[in-house]
Amino acid sequence: MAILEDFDNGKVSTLPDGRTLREYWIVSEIMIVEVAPGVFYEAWTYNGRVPGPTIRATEGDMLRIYFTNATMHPHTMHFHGIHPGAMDGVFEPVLPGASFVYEFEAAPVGVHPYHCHIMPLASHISRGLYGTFIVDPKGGRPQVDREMVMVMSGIDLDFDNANDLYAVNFIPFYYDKHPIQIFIGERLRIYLVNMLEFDAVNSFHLHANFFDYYPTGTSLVPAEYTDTISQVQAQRGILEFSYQFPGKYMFHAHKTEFAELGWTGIFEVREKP
Ligand SMILES: [Cu+2]
Repeated sequence: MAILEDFDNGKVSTLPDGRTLREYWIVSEIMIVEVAPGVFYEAWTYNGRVPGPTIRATEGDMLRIYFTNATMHPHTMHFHGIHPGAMDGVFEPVLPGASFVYEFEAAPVGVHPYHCHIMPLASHISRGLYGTFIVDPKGGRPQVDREMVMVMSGIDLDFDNANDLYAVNFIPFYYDKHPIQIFIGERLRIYLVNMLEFDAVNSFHLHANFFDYYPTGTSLVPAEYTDTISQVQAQRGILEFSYQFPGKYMFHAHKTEFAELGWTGIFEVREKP
């Protein structure tokens, strides 16, 4: 639940040229996660969580990410965005026990994924090495009441390159068993990222409501007003909506198999006290 609204703005300081510098410390580490009652999975994580920290900055900020690999396999951090090739996290494997500093400017505005880029890529990603990178426009996006991050993914329990479970924010059925509590009229903004491995397409459907959709979040003008969107791996976007009526409302992949295997959640909407 904490991952939903946890944004890491980094350690903020000002560079001699007046620009903002944001520094982040990320460690890749192994973590055993109970993904279903009694079912334990060895996840590969950034900072002991899947998805990794939601790294947030404003367009034009300088980012410095101190990455240390505390696992037994080489890893990297490959950010989507615009930056020099040497900072792309592809050709410089960070060996077990080693460190690397990624330094680049936050661009472009939007919501982007980051993930490990070591081969075999499918296993490094599906094990849990991915997260969200938000670049806010200067001056920010229009004010909303709450912002949330949802990263869609799967879990391949038996390592046969097929998913056995599906989820948002890694734990199947979590928001179904623990509905997200919101109020009538509250404007929500969801940063939605698809990091699903092994299946070609994922989707998000909101019940009894419609949302404004901003693909990749690069524009402040919504591209669509809908209740269902699809994303291939690494596709992402921003959803904005509010509920008019009290009640329990499902959100889930509009792919029955994914929903039945864990990718489903509930918004519980109440009158504001
Ligand atoms: Cu890796």
